[in-house]
Amino acid sequence: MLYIRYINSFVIFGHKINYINLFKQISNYLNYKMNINISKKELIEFENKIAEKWNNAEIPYYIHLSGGNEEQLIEIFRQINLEDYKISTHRSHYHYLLSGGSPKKLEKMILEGRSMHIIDRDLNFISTAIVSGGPTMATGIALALKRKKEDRHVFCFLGDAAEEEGHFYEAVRYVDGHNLPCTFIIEDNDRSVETSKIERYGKSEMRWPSCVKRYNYKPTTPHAGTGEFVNFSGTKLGSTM
Ligand SMILES: Cc1ncc(C[n+]2csc(CCOP(=O)(O)OP(=O)(O)O)c2C)c(N)n1
Ligand SMILES: [Mg+2]
Repeated sequence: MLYIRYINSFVIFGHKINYINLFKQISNYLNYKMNINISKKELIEFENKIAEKWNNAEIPYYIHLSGGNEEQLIEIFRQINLEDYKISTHRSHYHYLLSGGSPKKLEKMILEGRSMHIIDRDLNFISTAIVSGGPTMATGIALALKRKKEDRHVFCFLGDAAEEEGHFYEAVRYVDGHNLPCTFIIEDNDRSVETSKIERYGKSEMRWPSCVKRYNYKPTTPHAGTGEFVNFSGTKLGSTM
């Protein structure tokens, strides 16, 4: 039964629905549907556009471009839904776009200096620039989802440098031991800033439990920036599109 009792909400089968929230959810879903099928070409074009803006001194903030892992990520994101949590890193642009994020919104955030801190609650998308900061957040969220008996999953991305942090070990052990709905995805580009794995820890390899997946890729962009020397003096901070 549907009846209208409040100015800003209605009740259907005993559930009170707020008009504004309902409208927001529909518009989020439509936005998500519009952006979710982004192609490899569009991903590359997006990062090229950001690189051009960086080279033109239009982004006086740190940026970490993605490149070389388009196909692997497109495949991984096929298993991820709007309701799932996506925990990203300092290299978040592709993750955001593949989560159904709007390229326009992302560009605006990058121009505002938020490249390393892309957060969008409508998409359940969080990123952190603290290397291996994501796994601990992911674990907490997964614990809450399990306690609430919610049928949602947490997908946490991290680099091969984050893999060697103690936080990651603790998070993995907790998720594995308590069977939490969380998958960690190591994006192994054999690079911690510019240092390879063999230089960092010799031949050592960790054998993680099944909640940890890994894909390897050859990055097509430098660790940060574009590799160009850019003179940012005189650039206005906080500039937007
Ligand atoms: C706790 C912490 N230590 C150091 C840094 C500096 N830092 C930023 S990115 C980075 C390397 C990250 O490498 P990886 O996790 O493999 O991701 P990639 O950049 O290769 O995608 C480091 C050491 C940081 N942001 N946070
Ligand atoms: Mg790396």
